[in-house]
Amino acid sequence: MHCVAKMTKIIFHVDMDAFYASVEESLNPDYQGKPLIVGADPKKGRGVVLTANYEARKFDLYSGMPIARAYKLCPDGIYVRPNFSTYHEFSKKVIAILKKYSTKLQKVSIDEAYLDVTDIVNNFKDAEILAKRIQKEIFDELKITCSIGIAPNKLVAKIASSTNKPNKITVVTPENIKSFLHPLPVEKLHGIGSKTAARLRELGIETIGDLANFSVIELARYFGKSTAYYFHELANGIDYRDVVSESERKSISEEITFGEDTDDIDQILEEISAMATSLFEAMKKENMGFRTVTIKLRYANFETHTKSKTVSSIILDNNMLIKIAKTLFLEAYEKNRKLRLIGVRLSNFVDVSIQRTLLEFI
Ligand code: TTP
Ligand code: MG
Repeated sequence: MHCVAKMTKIIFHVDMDAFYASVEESLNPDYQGKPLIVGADPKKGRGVVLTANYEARKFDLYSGMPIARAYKLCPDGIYVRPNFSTYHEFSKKVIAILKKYSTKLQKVSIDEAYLDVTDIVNNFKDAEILAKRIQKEIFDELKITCSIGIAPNKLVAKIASSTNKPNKITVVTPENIKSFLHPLPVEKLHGIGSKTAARLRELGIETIGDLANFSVIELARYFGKSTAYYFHELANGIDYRDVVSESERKSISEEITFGEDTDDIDQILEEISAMATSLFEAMKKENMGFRTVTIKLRYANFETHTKSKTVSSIILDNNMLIKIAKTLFLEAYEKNRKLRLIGVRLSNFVDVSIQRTLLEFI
């Protein structure tokens, strides 16, 4: 028999719709159908919108908008403070559902993951049927919706999920990559932010199609050779990155942006503890140990610091991890300064499946 390796991958990008708000709606059905904003207290006036449900987005609200402005645009909305640990719980349940379909899963943030389903389905039509099934299972179990982008690579899958929301599936087959990407604004490409987009606009480049058709040699005169080639690849929807599961990764991390900048040490330490626990459980599931813990702090003025500790033997105990993370934080934190973001990262992985098995036998 003649075997031909499958050349085309089929990748899902699953992204929850208005995630924090959807979780709140799921737990409080009274909120459904009304504009809902998760973020800072509008009565206090400081802080930002973390997310707004799709009802609230009709009033032009978006993540990162100052809460005071949101309140002016949508005074009759329901405004709730974030419950990060609940969002982590939901996130874990979503990942558990996705893992049933493919272990080639890469969690990218609290509400999004890539899934490589190349070995599970035969073609893009079957992939769409699978995506519908996943959406249904998530909704039946958790009463929240997600959007799924299906494409031959991560780059296009992620753009696909974001162009069609909420509760949608967008399929981009290899033949359709160009017609799908070319009309979109260049900002849709990962790595092209508003500053780069402004520079590209000066060259008459507005859409991904404009970028794809622009001379690379000319582009190199403005951005340097390697960036020019990179942009060109992106614009043509080329991306060779694999979906990398937690056990294959070099580090895992979680971070949260507070709805309102805070210097409340108890609250911060509680969040650190919740993130550490969630990361520890993820590592345990993969039978992985780690030796390095890093804490990340971002102050209100965006100044960002990290502090790490590497221990000589693998950390196999969650309490030890929490203690290290909290100590690192207290060492790094300048008292009374308001924090915008806090994060925990684990790295220096060690496969402990053998050790664990041995421990169970002793
Ligand atoms: P996103 O997936 O970017 O947004 P979303 O899920 O709320 O809405 P969409 O339907 O467009 O995907 O982010 C996931 C969660 O992360 C979001 O619910 C709240 C949080 N978040 C912040 O805390 N700050 C931010 O600036 C953004 C963008 C998100
Ligand atoms: Mg989302």
